[in-house]
Amino acid sequence: MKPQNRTLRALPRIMPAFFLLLALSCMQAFGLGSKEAPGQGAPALTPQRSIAVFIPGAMSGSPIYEMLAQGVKQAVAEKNGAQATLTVTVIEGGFNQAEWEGRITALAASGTYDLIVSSNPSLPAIAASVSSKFPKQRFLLLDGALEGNPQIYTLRYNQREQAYMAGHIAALVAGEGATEARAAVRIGLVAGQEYPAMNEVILPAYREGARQVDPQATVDFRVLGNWFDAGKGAELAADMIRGGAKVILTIAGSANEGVVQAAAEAGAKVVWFDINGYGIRPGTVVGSSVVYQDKAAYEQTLRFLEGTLPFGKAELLGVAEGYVDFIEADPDYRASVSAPIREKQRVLIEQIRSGALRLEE
Ligand code: RBF
Repeated sequence: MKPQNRTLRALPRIMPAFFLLLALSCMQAFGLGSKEAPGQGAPALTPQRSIAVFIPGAMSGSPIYEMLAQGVKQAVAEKNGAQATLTVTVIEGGFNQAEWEGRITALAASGTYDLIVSSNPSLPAIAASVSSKFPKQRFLLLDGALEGNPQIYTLRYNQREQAYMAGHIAALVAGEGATEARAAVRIGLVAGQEYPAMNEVILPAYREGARQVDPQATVDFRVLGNWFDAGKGAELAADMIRGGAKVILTIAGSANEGVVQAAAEAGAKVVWFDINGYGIRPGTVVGSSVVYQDKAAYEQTLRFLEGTLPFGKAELLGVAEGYVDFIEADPDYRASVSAPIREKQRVLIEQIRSGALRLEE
């Protein structure tokens, strides 16, 4: 008898087993299998806990997301110690924002994750929608705000402070060495896309910081339309520089590479956002206005694991609390920015730190 025939004849016998297996794996996929079944005679195992980190975009080129994953992993590693009862799964959601809610719904529907962690201002609304369908699913969201949903905790940064410090250094550097017949300072801002935090906080505060240096300062604001196209980033930056912008703040994910490249070629300067960027292009990057998202992700994940994360709350942290900062202690900053300008920037940072200058959101 040929092998296929033997298999065919055996089919009626193996079919029930096959369907049983299929049903079991479906139950597991949809979270119907009991992961933890206390009090049902099961041996008292340490409950396996699991965290999903949902990256709304891609990790590479977006340090705000790299810091997120790193902070969560660090907290879990620390809690785990020798035994690995906690697991972290990082999922990249990709750049199609229309797919994010479906992806997060699937994570919640799996029933696998005690906590879904993510970051950006569009996530709270998505999580709120998913939370109403999955009342046990909990969320830790950074860089966004939503108050009063008992399944969601949010933490955002004072981006008025962050962008104000960026505008201040940009205008100082742009205005340096200007001739007597002083033209108004012109600086630029490239954004991946428009969103409320950009239009209502970051852009106005960047302009406000620049106008503390020169009340006539103007900002050339350009929008890329995505968070990855470095070629288009370079094109926009080159055009801004031709239009007179001397320093550009770039908030465009992996497209930042194009902006810094175009600036270096044209002898213009760049201000970095979210992480210390001096080393990315020494001599071209003249400022770094940062958020300590790795620290925030680490601390809030620990709070969750210890059962003290206050779901329902929306927290705001800034310079005074140590989550927003401007990096001065870097040899590339000292090498590329003159001492008098660094002194003026130092005074500003000190004023914000001490509360003498209050930049409330
Ligand atoms: N910032 C990034 O660096 N990379 C991204 O891929 C990215 N995607 C975003 C998508 C949306 C829908 C929104 C509203 C913001 C996004 N941001 C991204 C901006 C991010 O939230 C933050 O404002 C900046 O990182 C500045 O801190």
